[in-house]
Amino acid sequence: MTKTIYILNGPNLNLLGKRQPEIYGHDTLEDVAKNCAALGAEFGLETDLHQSNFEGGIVELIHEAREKAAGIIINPGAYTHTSVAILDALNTFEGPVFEVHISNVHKRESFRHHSYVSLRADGVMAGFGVQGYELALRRMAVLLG
Ligand code: CA2
Repeated sequence: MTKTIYILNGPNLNLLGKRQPEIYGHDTLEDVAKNCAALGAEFGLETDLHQSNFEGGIVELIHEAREKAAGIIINPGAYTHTSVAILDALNTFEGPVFEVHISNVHKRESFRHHSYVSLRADGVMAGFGVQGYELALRRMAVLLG
């Protein structure tokens, strides 16, 4: 059976490619979904990208992933730095979890240097632009292959 990877995105990432291109680039979340779907197909993986502006929405998507996904790639947006609820939800997921940040959070304000999600993530990509999602997906293919 084809394995599915959930690609989850937190608050404001629906604006990707539409605001602050100097930080987040010109690609939209739809571009990310298309690029990941094409790359996933090369590895026999299905990808399912979601975005929510709500903390509880992301928690519910992680619960859904428990039933439907073999792995999670997550950019929790600002909730990265604040959400114990998202960490707790990820701790209930059994497959690989990769954390992605489009910008290099370590080069930015100090409040972005701490991530609750990193306490669960099997790997972290930061500062590779939207390509970080594809790099995480490549690693997912190695782990699940
Ligand atoms: O670099 C990342 O991917 C972040 O997760 C993005 C979050 C930020 O709070 C994290 O510290 C780092 C912000 C997401 C906002 O996304 C936008 C995208 C385009 C235009 C405006 C906001």
